[in-house]
Amino acid sequence: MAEQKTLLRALAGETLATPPVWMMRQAGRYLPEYRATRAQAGDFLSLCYNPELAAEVTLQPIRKYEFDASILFADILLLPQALGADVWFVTGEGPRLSTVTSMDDFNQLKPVDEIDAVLNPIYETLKILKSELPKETTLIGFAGAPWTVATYMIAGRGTPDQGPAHALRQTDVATFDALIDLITDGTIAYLKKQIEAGAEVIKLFDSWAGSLQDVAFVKYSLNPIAKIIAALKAAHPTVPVIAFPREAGEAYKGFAKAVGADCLAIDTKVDAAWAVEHLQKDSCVQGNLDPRLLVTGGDQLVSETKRIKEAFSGGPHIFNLGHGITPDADPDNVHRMVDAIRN
Ligand code: 1CP
Repeated sequence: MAEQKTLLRALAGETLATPPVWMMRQAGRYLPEYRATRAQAGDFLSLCYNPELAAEVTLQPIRKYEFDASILFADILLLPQALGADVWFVTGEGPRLSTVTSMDDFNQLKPVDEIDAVLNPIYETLKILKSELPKETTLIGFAGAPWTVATYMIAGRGTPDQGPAHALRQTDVATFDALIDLITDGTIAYLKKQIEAGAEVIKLFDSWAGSLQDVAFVKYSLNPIAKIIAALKAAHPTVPVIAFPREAGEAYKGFAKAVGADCLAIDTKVDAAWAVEHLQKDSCVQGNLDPRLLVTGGDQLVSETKRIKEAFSGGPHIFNLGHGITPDADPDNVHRMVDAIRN
């Protein structure tokens, strides 16, 4: 029965003696087998759109570490591409996109009912994974939250302070709000299809939520996420959702309830004792090991892993990092982390 899967048990609110574990970016450049498959695909986007190879890199960390969950191999920038933006990756630098900075640019984008022409291979990847994953492993689908996706569509790249997106929301609210609404509706359609293709849990990444404050945080991080979750729950009431408003700080408080999420993922800056007191009473909590410890390893990796496991042991918890594992991490350190959790 699906309910026997450890990740689904934690998401349903159960306190487990050994928390389920997986890692953000668990399929990634720190793994030699990932680098080999990526070279075979040619480049990053070709890998994302090749269902056989995308399923292969999704499975690699599951075979190696027996994680409790696997996350679809894709990227949050595939939805902008499906909505008509040009997207490409510059090696060693990161993503580049055509920009949306006016109503004219916005009007060039495609309607939501056309996104599947681009995204169909992603649903194929999920179907392959559904049949190939071990029966105890939960399959997670995902998307970027609208604010975070908008920051890339407006700036055309990653930015340290999301300056261009803040400028647009202050100077051209009509264009900015239209873009947020389009991404929100596109995300709902995309995630419904992911669930129909086999995703058992959905995660929403609001990686840049921390640069929004007060009214703007509510309007552009919390409200769109709440709208997406409400639409998903209306269609698929039993599929749990994990929300990750990264670096939201005090605004993490009450967030899970306000958006209707089953689990709140927390970054490395959140104090564990504070999170137990203010967040774990409302929902399952996921996080918050510093990914740098998987580079440095040693006793500190083991003691920090045990400290986090212990801190959250009184309630529902999914062990994970506070952000993605980095390319310079040592794959053996991941074994050390998993052993420290399970033994
Ligand atoms: O060179 C490579 O092989 C590409 C590195 C890479 C990988 C492995 C990118 C480029 N994306 C991914 C996969 C990815 N991205 C996953 C797959 C599943 C897994 O976790 O194993 C997921 C969930 C994401 C999500 C994602 N992409 C986020 C949200 C999470 C986060 O890291 O904050 C963001 C912001 C992106 C955009 C993106 N894609 C890739 C990069 C380097 C970036 C960040 C760009 C920037 O801000 O400069």
